[in-house]
Amino acid sequence: MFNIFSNAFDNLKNAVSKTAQTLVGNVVDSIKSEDEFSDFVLDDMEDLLISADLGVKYTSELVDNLRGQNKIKPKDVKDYLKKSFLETLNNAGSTKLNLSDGLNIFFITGVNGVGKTTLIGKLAYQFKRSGKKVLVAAADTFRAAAEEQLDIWSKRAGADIVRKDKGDAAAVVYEAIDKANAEKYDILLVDTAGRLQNKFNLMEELSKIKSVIDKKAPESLKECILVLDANTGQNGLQQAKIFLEAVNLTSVALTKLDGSAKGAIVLAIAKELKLPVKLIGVGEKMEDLKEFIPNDFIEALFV
Ligand SMILES: Nc1nc2c(ncn2[C@@H]2O[C@H](COP(=O)(O)OP(=O)(O)OP(=O)(O)O)[C@@H](O)[C@H]2O)c(=O)[nH]1
Ligand SMILES: [Mg+2]
Repeated sequence: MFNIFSNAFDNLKNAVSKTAQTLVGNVVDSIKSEDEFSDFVLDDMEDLLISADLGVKYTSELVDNLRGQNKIKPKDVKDYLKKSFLETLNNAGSTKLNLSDGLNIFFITGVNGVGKTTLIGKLAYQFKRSGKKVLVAAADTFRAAAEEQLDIWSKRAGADIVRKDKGDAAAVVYEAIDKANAEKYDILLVDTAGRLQNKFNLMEELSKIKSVIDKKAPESLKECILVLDANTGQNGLQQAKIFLEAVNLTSVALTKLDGSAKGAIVLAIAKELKLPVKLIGVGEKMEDLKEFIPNDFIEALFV
């Protein structure tokens, strides 16, 4: 097993501070001095949780549990939320990246601009730092300059790249798998396009690339990661549903958590899709990637 992400989690608290305020602070502040969970108090709580992007379904469940019971009081709301949130994250599956000896392929998907290429650069850097042989495949052959951008990231990280200017995305991946196997790479990170002419074309291309991997190296495909921008909030949930239909996602990487007030989407994804968030992006620099650890995330939210 690889031991990446040995860097400490110092700025996690900073990264989630806005989410902590909208999701926890506002709720606690508005109801802590109430005596009972009256309908009025519960309505207030419901509005606040929905506006924090927790989602209607999850919010209703949390609020309905408090209706007509007399064990939990409004002053206990912080503990109640903390316990429920942690349980939700733990129920969504392991948040550890799936890695083993031999070649590990990570297939990176997501709509345009969410941070796929940046994530690959950051991952390549972390894996290189832990002494692994890393190859990246430039399978975003749609956007002009996409391959160049990945090239810059891979050089910075010290990884190798397979690119074919304006070639076919599936062919790039085909060649990358051959190279990875022949030259005994530990890690192959596949970058993909976020936008094609339309949603149908994008999903078609992703399933085509996926089927190349499934045919050539099925046992090496360790993670199918959906990259979501934390700022898109509930919209991210809709995106996840579309990608889930096209490829078998194994996990989510949530980027741009730094400064976002909508980090509650982590919980909505865990609850509704049972898909674990495994990575979080907390800035634009190469080091700004963290492994998602539910306990740390919850502790940072509930300081
Ligand atoms: N603040 C912040 N910015 C980020 C993070 N991750 C990515 N970005 C920025 O988001 C922008 C888009 O990133 P890309 O990696 O190019 O996104 P992409 O998904 O590859 O985009 P397409 O290739 O167009 O589909 C860049 O300006 C990145 O610097 C993050 O964790 N935090
Ligand atoms: Mg890109």
